[in-house]
Amino acid sequence: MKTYSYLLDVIEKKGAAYLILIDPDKISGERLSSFVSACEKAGADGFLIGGSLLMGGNLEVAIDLIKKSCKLPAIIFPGAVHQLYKQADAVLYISLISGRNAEHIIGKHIIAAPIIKRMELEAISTGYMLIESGTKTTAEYISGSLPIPRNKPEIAVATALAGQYLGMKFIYLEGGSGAQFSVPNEMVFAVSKAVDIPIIVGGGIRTPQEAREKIENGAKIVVTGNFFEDENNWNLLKEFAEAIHI
Ligand code: 1GP
Repeated sequence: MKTYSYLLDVIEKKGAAYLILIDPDKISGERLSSFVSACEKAGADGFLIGGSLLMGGNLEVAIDLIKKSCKLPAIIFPGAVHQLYKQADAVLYISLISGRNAEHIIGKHIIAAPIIKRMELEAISTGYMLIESGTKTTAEYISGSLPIPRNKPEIAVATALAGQYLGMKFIYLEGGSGAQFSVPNEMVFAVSKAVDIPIIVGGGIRTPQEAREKIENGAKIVVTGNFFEDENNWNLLKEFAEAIHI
């Protein structure tokens, strides 16, 4: 089954899907291998791999290791055109529709398209929206774009609708990795009420309760990253998965 259909299937069967973001700069080798097995055992539904800025971590090695250590899909979450790899199950083909920087809306995509075609990667068109989250995030700084103000759900609704009408398959409401505050529940609610495509929410989610609130407000996929970089938190993986699956 292709990854997009797999995710829709998970959403239908479990009410929502739980994806875990792997930053190859932060985890590798044995530790990565045990982490992904623990995620699979706890009930996670897949992995996003990538980041706005990769310093030294190797995306290809991380994906190979994930594929070797578990059966869950490895989906590239590209911060740049060079973050593409044939062995991945899919790539979130993200267009930064909350920004006004053409390079991140369509420019990089043109460079990446022939590479994706050659690699025969499944591209999942995703409207990516940065939401103000307290402090400046790496995604915001690197993309050089203004996030949508937290108290302006109507801007988020109009932007997400535009993404849907442009034919995108998912809308990703992103607080940014390590965000001080996650995307406001009111905004998740307003956007998921307005659009028909599944909403992904990530950035700054640090408790199962917070993850659950996003689901209760209409999110269909929740992403966590930073929180599990601390091995002491791994025992909470199951609690997160259970909070997300209805
Ligand atoms: C970032 O939404 C993801 O793109 C995850 O964010 O690392 O803050 O959980 P965190």
